[in-house]
Amino acid sequence: MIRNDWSVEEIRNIYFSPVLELLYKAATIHKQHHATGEVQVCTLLSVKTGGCPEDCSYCPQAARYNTGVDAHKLMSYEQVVDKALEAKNNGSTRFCMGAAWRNVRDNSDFDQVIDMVKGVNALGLEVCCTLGMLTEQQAQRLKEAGLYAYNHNLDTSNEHYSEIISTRTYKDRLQTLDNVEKAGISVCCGGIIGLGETDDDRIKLLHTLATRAAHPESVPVNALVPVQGTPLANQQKVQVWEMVRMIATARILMPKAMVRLSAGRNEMSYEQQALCFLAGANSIFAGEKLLTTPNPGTDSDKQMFKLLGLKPRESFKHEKETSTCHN
Ligand code: SAM
Ligand code: DTB
Ligand code: SF4
Repeated sequence: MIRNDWSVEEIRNIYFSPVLELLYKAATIHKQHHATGEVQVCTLLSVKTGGCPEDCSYCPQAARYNTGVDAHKLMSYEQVVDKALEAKNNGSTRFCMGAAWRNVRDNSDFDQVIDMVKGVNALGLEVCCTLGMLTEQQAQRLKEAGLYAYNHNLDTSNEHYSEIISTRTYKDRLQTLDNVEKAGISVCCGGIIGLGETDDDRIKLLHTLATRAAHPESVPVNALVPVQGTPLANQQKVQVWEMVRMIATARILMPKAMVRLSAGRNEMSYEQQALCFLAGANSIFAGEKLLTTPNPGTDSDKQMFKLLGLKPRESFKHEKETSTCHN
């Protein structure tokens, strides 16, 4: 049963249950709703890197921090479509294009992103974008170009948000999520742990996600990648048990969502990642780089899939298309 009426107290009880009990419950729910041997492989590409005006204290792309990430222009259509093809050939079924923008503006860069969405869509990949805040009209344009999903994270709890970002509000974020939903685009929304938040902040973030009228179709769980030059460079490393609690609780609350084991995998062993898959994670970002930080390479992930007997999952888009063919 899918519920949207979880109370914070119920979530707290799940989150704090003994790890083995939590894992068992999450794995059981995962098996009821998904093929447990399958993990979706997604590729990220930073199409517009650095120079961002926002002050997200975790982010290497914020212009105000000296992180060694330079500001670049938007990549060309050809470069992006080449990268998407390479990702497809490496087994990815979803391709996510990221831009270090505060929000989308109606200019020629946006026109170019619209073309990229069309080009990547034509390759048969699920196209996702993460471009910052969007209006309803901009979301509609992306939808018409063939955008499948939009990533827009809430990152942490409403209460902790202003400690992390001062240049926009939680409400701004929620507004974009509504605009995306209204345009009929699949919502990808999650958070980061390791920002100095409390367990209660994590629980409240999960509460916000799991009590939306429609759960996000995809929930990325990121561990902070601490980057020199950002205000959060010296944060304590996230422990695997924290990732496990977060992933398992997300899985139990939002049984049908794809729960994505996102940033942080470069610091995790195969055994630790296996625990996250057992907890209900069923998607990863593949390729040597996330947006600007390192990620395990394709060969290492292929080896992990072989060791764990995992198969890359077909795209939902493909599933939808084939089921339409049969009807
Ligand atoms: N500018 C757009 C935005 O903020 O929505 C899109 C790109 S932004 C880099 C996408 C997401 O990456 C952020 O919402 C955040 O959750 C995640 N992220 C950024 N830096 C990170 C870091 N150092 N560690 C983990 N996740 C990070
Ligand atoms: C998400 O939740 N994590 C990805 C994706 N959505 C866009 C981004 C992680 C970025 C990590 C820092 C970097 O590589 O710059
Ligand atoms: Fe800009 Fe996005 Fe980084 Fe924030 S997370 S500084 S909005 S690129």
